[in-house]
Amino acid sequence: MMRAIFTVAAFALAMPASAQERAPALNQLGFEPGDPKVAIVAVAGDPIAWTLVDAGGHTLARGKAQPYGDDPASGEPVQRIDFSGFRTPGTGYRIAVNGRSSDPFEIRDGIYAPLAKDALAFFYHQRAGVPIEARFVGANWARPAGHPHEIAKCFAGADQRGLQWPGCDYALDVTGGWYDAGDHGKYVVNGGISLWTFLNAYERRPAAFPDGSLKLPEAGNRASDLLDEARTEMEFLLRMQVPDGKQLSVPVGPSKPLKPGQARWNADPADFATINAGGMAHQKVADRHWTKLPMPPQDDPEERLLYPPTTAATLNLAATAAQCARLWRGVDDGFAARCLKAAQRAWAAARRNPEVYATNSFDGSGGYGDSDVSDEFYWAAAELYATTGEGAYLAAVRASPHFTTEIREPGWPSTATLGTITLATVPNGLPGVEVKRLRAAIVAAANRFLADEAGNGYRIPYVAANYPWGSNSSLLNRAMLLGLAYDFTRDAKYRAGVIDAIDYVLGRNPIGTSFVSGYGTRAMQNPHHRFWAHSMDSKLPGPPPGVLSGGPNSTAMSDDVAAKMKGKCAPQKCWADDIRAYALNEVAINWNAPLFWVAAWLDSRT
Ligand code: 9MR
Ligand code: 9MR
Repeated sequence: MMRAIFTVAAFALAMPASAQERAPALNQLGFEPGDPKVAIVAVAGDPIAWTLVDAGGHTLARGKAQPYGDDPASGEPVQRIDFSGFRTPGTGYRIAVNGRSSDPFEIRDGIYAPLAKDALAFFYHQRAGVPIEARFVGANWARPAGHPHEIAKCFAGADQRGLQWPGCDYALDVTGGWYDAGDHGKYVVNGGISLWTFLNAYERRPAAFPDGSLKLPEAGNRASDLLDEARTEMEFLLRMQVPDGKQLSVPVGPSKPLKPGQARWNADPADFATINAGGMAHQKVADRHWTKLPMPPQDDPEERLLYPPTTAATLNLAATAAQCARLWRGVDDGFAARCLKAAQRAWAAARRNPEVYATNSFDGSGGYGDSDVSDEFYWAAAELYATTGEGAYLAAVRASPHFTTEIREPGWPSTATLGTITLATVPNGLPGVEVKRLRAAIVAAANRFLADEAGNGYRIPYVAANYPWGSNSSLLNRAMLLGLAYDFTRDAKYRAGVIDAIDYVLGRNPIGTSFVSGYGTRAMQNPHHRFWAHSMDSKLPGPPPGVLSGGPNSTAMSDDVAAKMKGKCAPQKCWADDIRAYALNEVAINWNAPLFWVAAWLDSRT
């Protein structure tokens, strides 16, 4: 067989010692033939020679790497190996440098299709209230329903700060939805961005996951499987809405001025006042106390409680229910109408109670506290406007500073970009020039992300002096914006940026590990998860394929494993594949959602 050698270069004579230590890191899944292909090797000095070898050890291509120099993100000098010119489909390829071979990889079209499906299947695994059935997930991952009849009352009494909560005179049936992460909390704030990401993927390509394409109990209902999974969460969010006419006593207004040394997230809340809470959404339903690991959801011994409504949760409901109202129209008109009513009620309730913030003061669940909800107001107004075309929502959009400010990657506390994406992509009443301006703002953000690739050795579209909790999701949310920039411009450089992001997540990183379970020779295995806790109890399974670790975190190294690494790791190396490491290696719905979005985007070459 003829084999083309597309680059010929002399081998370097010198062999720096560090090159002996680590093999080149690359996307352990592989590449589509036409995509850029890059490996990174941690080695100082002059350009180092590399070869591309096949499974039989034959050299198919060779070249010299490009030295990047010292890389602050990984804490090492690195060189970049570009073998994009090699396009021949095949399996078992490796990149070798000084006798050290990378993990094997594949080159073929459609390489991201299984990842998109598995990243989506994660959400079925996370379903609360229903059994996870062996016929869909296999016996290994099947489990009985967790919290199957979740009729929850409001938290009452003293919280961890000593604040006294009066509670409420009702209970809500909040069965269902997705567990947030490795814990069993169900949070409206984080549910919102996760659900939005799903529905946005559907809105971009409604035919991509037709009925029967996934293994779901809803197969055969003739609705998109993506919509079916999304509906699980939408129905739950609707259940979290406070009945009309309910008066509740909650802290109202901005938090008190910070005391010396007090962190912003820990600020003392405002004084309690009584509000008309009808139409608001409770922040979360969760355990009264943290449960230990492992803890399959059906064994959870804790009392489940509703935690006080917040403006942020209410606007998450308004935004996603507005999406629901336009996307289920024609699929299930009754459901669409129910969503629209809920969205309008939530919007009105948030306007009435614009400053009700989470207090981050309860045991047993995460805070998801956010003291700036101007972005949530903008997001909800944008979704409601796209759905209804009504002037009041347009006025709120126009009045918001988020309509014109620079775009950044979204996250659960910063949701403005979600509204802008909707206004820039969903047909709506905005004048064409304004839609163009919003698209240009997304492209400008994508350009900044591409410029960031020069600022780190592994060439990812992300630069930060410190990596935040869930950094992999920050990167993937940037990749989503790069994908949209490609959609708007068809410029290949944006697809290349998306590839740079997914390559990092799937192994092109200084740890040489794929952060997605089941994807790669050395993939994450021990997430912080109460059911996928094999390393603590051999009778329990590890993670199913397609689950994303939060990733390196050099800012809030609060768990025992992270605490020991603190101050000793470069940002990209502050990570461990350890079930105890909840600040580094938890999984979460708002992290798997952009993994899904990006994998589905990569699989939709148009
Ligand atoms: O297991 C919890 C994880 O899901 C959360 O993300 C994390 C941060 O809120 O907290 C974890 O729970 C720990 C708690 O915060 C402190 N005590 C030990 C808990 C279990 O590891
Ligand atoms: O993703 C959240 C991150 O931005 C916060 O810094 C962190 C600490 O408050 O909490 C993360 O969210 C966790 C949530 O509070 C509880 N479920 C697991 C989430 C992921 O770790």
